[in-house]
Amino acid sequence: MSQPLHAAHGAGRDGATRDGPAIRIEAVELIEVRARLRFVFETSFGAQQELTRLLVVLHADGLEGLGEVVAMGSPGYSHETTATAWEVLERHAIPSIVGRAFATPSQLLAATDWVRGHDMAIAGLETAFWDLLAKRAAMPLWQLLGGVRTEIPVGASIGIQSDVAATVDAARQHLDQGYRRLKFKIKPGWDVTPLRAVREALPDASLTVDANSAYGSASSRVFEALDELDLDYIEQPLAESDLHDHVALQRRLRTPLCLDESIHGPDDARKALATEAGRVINVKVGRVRGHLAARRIHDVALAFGAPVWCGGMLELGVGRAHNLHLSTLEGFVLPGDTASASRYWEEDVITTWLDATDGVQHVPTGPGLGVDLDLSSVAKRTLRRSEMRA
Ligand code: OSB
Ligand code: MG
Repeated sequence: MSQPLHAAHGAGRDGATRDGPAIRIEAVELIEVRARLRFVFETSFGAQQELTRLLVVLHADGLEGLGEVVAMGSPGYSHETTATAWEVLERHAIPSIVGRAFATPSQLLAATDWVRGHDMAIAGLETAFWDLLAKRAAMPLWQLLGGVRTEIPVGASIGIQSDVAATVDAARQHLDQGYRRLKFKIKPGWDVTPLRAVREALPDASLTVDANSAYGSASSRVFEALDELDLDYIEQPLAESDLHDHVALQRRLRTPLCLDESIHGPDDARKALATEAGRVINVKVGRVRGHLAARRIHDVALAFGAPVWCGGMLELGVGRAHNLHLSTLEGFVLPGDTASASRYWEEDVITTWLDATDGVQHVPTGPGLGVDLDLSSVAKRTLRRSEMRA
C-alpha cells in the first residue's frame, strides 16, 4: 500500500489532528425533513418519490458539523427507517455524546458502541463529527480522510421503468449527460429482457444491474443470461445475510458480483472477499456507521486488490457531499452513484448544487464538508426538530 497521504496533512489515521484537543459537543440538533424526488424511483423493494431524511447538526466551539441519516421512510432497503433512527438517536445515542469531549471519531464511536446495529443512525452523528474536526483543522474533509483525488467520475442508478423502450431511452439520456456507467434496477420478471435491449442499443457502454436482494439461489438461469451481457458487475443479487449462496453463484459466473447490503463493516468485507462471495464492494458511508468504517472497508478491499465504489441512497446535499469526500480515497476506482444533485431535486438543503460536469463531480473545497445548509429550504421541509444540550 502507498504512503498514507494524510500524514502530510498532520492528521492521524484515526482522524486526530496535529493540534487537536478534544472537542466538547455542546448541543445536537436533529431535524427531520421531507423531500420529493423529480422522478418515481422504483426498485425491487418498491417505488418512491416522497422521502423523509434526518439531518444532524453538532455544535461545538462556535462550529457546526453536518451529517445526514440515509435511512428512508420505509424499511425496504434495510431494517432502519427515519423513525427508528430518530428514536435511537434522540433517546439513546445523542444522550451518550452530548456534553462530552472527543478528540477522534473512534472516541465518539466508542461512546455509542453499546448501541447494537442502527448503523445509519450512528453514521449521521459520526460523519457530522468528521465535519467538525475538519472545520476546526481548517482543512477540507477529503484531506483529513486521506484522499488522493478531487475529481470523482460518477454513474447513474436508473430505476425500473414502465417498459423496455423507456429503459433504453433513459439509458441514452444518461449516457448523453456524460454519466460514466449506467446501473439498472432489476427484479424477478424485469431483468434479462430490458438489459438485453439496452446492451443491443449501447454495445460499448459500461452497464451494471442492482437486484437489492430480490432473488433466491434458484434463480441461476436469470444470472446465466445476464452473464452474457458484458456487465461490469451484478449488485446484491441474493439476500443480505447469505454470503454462502453468493459464493456459489459467483463460481458459476464470469461477471463479478458486487455486494452492497451484505457489507456492514470491515469484517464482512474481509469474509466476502476471502471467500469470493463477490469481487467488488459498494461502500456507503451512510450504511456502515460512518467514515471510519467506510475507510476500513476500503482498506480491506485495497489489500485484496478488489475495486470499490461509493454507493448512494438518494442523498440530499449533506449526505451527497460526504459521499464525494469519501470517494477521494485511492481504492475508489469505479464510478460511484453520486450523480448530480439536480438530477434528483428541484431544491436541495444546501446553498450550492453538487452537480457533475461531463460525468465528473468536483469535491467541495472549503473547510470540512465545504457545504452550508440552506436554512430557508430546511425550514420549509422540516417535519420535526429536536435540540439536545448538555
Ligand atoms: O441499492 O444502491 C442501492 C437508492 C436507495 C437505496 C438503495 C440503493 C439506491 C440506489 C440509488 O441505487 C443511488 C443513488 O442514486 O443515490
Ligand atoms: Mg445497491
